[in-house]
Parts: sequence; C-alpha cells; structure tokens
Amino acid sequence: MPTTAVSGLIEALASGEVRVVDLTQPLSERTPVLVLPEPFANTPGLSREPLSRYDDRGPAWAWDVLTIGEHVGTHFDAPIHWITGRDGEDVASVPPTRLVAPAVVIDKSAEAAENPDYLLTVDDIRAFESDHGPLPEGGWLLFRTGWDARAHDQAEFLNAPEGQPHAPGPDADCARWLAEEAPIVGFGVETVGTDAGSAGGFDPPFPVHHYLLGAGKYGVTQLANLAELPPTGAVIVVAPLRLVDGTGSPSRVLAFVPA
Ligand code: 23J
Ligand code: MN
Repeated sequence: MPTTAVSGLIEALASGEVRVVDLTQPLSERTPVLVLPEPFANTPGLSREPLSRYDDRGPAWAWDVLTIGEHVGTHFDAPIHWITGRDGEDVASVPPTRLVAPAVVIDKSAEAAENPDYLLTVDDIRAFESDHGPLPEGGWLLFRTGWDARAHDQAEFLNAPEGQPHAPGPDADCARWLAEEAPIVGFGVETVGTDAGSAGGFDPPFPVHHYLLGAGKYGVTQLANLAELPPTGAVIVVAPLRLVDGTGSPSRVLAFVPA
C-alpha cells in the first residue's frame, strides 16, 4: 500500500534512519558561471534589484527582482537546450516521475585531483557495475569529481588559466553510451556543465549535451555534497522551476540517504 511506504518514510525521517542531504550549491551574485569562447553569447549570472526594503516602497516588506540565466548554478538541462533535442521536452513538460528517482554515484575524485582533464569512460561504468550492480532503470548517474570544493571561486571552478577549461567529464563514447544504452534518465555532475572542460573540441562537440539531450534525457550541474551519498541506495529529488518553454532552470536538488 502506498500509504504504508509513505508512513514508513515519515517515521524514517523523524528517527534519522533516512537523512536529507542538500546537493545544491548556494546561489548568489558570486556563483560561478560558464564562459564560452568567442563568438558565442555568454550567460549572465545572478543579479537582483530591490523592489522594497521595509521602506517607502513597501513599509513592511522586502522583495527583489532577479536577473539570471536559465543555466546558472545548480541547474537542470532540458532536452530542448540542445539542437539534437529541439523536438523534445521543455522544462515544464518533464514528468515528475523523472525528477524523483534512484541515484548512484561514481567517484573519480582521486583521478580528477591527479588529472583535471580526466575523462569518464564506458569501462569505468562497467567496473562500477561489477562492484555495485547495474545502473538504475529510470534513475540518475551522479559523477563525483571533488569539483564542488572549487565552487566558491570562478577561476578555480572553471580552471581555465589560458582560456581553455580543464575539468573532468565523459568522453564522447561514454556520452553516447549513457544516452543510448544505459537505463538512466539523467546524468549529474559537480562541474559547471555536464560535458568535460575540453569537450568543445570533441567529435561531436559537447557530446553529453548532443547525445543525452538528443535522447530525451536530462542533465544536472554544479552539484554539492556528493561525498555524503553512498554509491547506491539514495533517492534524489531534482526540482527545476516549471518554466514553460524553458531550456533549463536553476534547481534545488535533494537526496534521501539511508543512515
Ligand atoms: C551552452 C553551450 C555549451 C555548454 C552549455 C551551454 C552548458 O554547459 C549548460 O549549462 O548547459 S557546455
Ligand atoms: Mn545547462
């Protein structure tokens, strides 16, 4: 009975048997944003203008107007973000069952510390599967790289001292495999985008965006606290705005984790 499962969850949350972990980076004017090379347009980060501050403009209330790109901070990529997914779902059309789902975590933080251009391969995922079982049907694969420790600083996070970003991500074959062969619906990362820093030069360029969004699947970026998740057994809640015709949205991402 569904009521039994939910009342079990209520008890487990109250007793601490299930913990809620916030996988969201704080969103502020200092949140790092992607920088694309010339001649491409770049997204603004967050800025805000006060409407009132308990003053003449609104004596008992404070509120602001936000300016923000769809793809800023911890955020969701919808299929229509990429040309390969242009006939697919906008953010508002994503079924909620895709947004509450099992998540597994592949940890390549040691490798990425050694080599910031580390590329995730199908072999890495096969090795994960032989240790932890198959990727979850309808679930999410989260890629831990330790990049969340850099998220307080744009330069450290983008890691592009000569303009060329150095950050980990899947290679092109892995991106195709995740899209076309893996049973997952989404891929989440700690870095500024789901693609590697060097992926603009891959064939095809930005292969995770190309294949994953082209297959009607989803991305989530700039995650925090993946170190607190087990390799398997967590459930995540990905909560973008239900933005009509949105290509993406800043999102709150939470995990239910067995204690
Ligand atoms: C546009 C072009 C390239 C990339 C991206 C956006 C993102 O990372 C994004 O936020 O979707 S790599
Ligand atoms: Mn995006």
